[in-house]
Amino acid sequence: MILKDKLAAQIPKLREEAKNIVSKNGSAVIGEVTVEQIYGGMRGIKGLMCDTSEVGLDTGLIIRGIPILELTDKLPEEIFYLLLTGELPDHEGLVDLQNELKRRMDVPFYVWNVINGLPMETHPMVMLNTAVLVMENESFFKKRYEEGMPKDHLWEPMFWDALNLLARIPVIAAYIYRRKFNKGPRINSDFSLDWASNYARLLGINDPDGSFAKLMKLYLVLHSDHEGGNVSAMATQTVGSALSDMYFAISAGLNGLAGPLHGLANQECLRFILKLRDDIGHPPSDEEVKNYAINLLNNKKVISGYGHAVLRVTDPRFTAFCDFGEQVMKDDEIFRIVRQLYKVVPPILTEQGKVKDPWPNVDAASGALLFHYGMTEFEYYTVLFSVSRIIGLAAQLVINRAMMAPIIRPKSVTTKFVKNAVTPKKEEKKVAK
Ligand code: CMX
Repeated sequence: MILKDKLAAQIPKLREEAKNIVSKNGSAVIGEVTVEQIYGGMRGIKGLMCDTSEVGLDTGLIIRGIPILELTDKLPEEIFYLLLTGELPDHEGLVDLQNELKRRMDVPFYVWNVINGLPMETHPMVMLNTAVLVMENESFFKKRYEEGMPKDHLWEPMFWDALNLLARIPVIAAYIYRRKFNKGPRINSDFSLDWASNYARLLGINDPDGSFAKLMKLYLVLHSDHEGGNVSAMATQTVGSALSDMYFAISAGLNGLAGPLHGLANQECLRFILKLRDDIGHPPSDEEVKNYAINLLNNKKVISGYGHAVLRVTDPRFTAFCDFGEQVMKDDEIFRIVRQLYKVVPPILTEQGKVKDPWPNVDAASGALLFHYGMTEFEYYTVLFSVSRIIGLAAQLVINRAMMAPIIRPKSVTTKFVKNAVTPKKEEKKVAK
């Protein structure tokens, strides 16, 4: 397979490069850790390797050196290829990857039984993650590891696990949508379609002009990766570093994505916009939106879709979604509120003074676009996010296995340790007595 061969050709050089960097500069210091960072979620500590993408404070997401806004016309499969190899595929490479994915789309029958056995009120993220976890039995990595495959080859079964999971995840995710929200029976795949368009078809959303399929392509590209330090990526890579297989590791990441400060924020964000509309009771003026936001902050609530742990500018993914909205649904009532919030919220958050990033993140616009197409079940939005993010999580896992990355094991400290570290003299005196 073209992608796998390309990767196989790159790996020896990458290993050599990493080995040289460490042997020549192993003890070089590239950062420091402050007490504030220990108490503050390790924010900004440089301690993880991730070459698939980077997130600059003032640039947003850059995938393998290419800003995300330059990749909005690409297919998610192309992004997977790019994340893994650092290059976009040519036509042949893309078709080869798409054919591999199509060959692997059959979902094991027991997955349907497991999903059907869950209570209807189960959150769609639990359905998705349960489906991912039960497929662990399918893992090539697990089998090869148990057979004693040498460490330097373990990336290969990891790669095949990634392809299987990527091929099946839209089929499973679409079924969850249809079952959970009573949309009718499962729809069969159309093998002539690309990965995202097929997912759009399987969801069964009415799409006479094909623009929902376009939105799906954009959505699945924009959410695909966000470097290595976010909750889902770090959880995935930490679990993967214990040589847990792809299914265990991705499942861990999806649990993190289900948190309201991370992936679940997209459902919260649309809920917030709908509540704003209902509370105000008519198409709001800018002034009304502003007062509503101020009132929320006065009541110690967060404004969903605003702020970011790393970014300090408008998230370019928000910009990409807004551009799409401007073209396709300029006069949509909910999209209009998204634009109004963008006008009024950043100055309010800036004035309040405590938020480090007053700008919108990706979640501030995505839900409004989905809502426009009748996908009003916002509980499902994090599943969409997951389908996309699995692209990046899987690519990172394959690369980390290829690089024979060691088990992740940072050091924790006690309160006593911190107190001693910040008051060494006092402590020394005590010891001297
Ligand atoms: N509205 C109100 N207050 C906010 C805020 C917002 N949108 N964003 C941050 N703050 C507050 C924080 O709660 C914190 O308050 P306290 O000091 O009282 O605890 C203070 O501002 C400082 O926070 P920060 O350093 O600017 O932000 P963090 O790095 O701690 O958190 C994030 C980042 C995203 C969790 C936070 O901005 C937030 O809760 N935003 C709303 C939820 C959201 O949109 N999440 C989606 C993130 C995208 C993703 O990861 O998928």
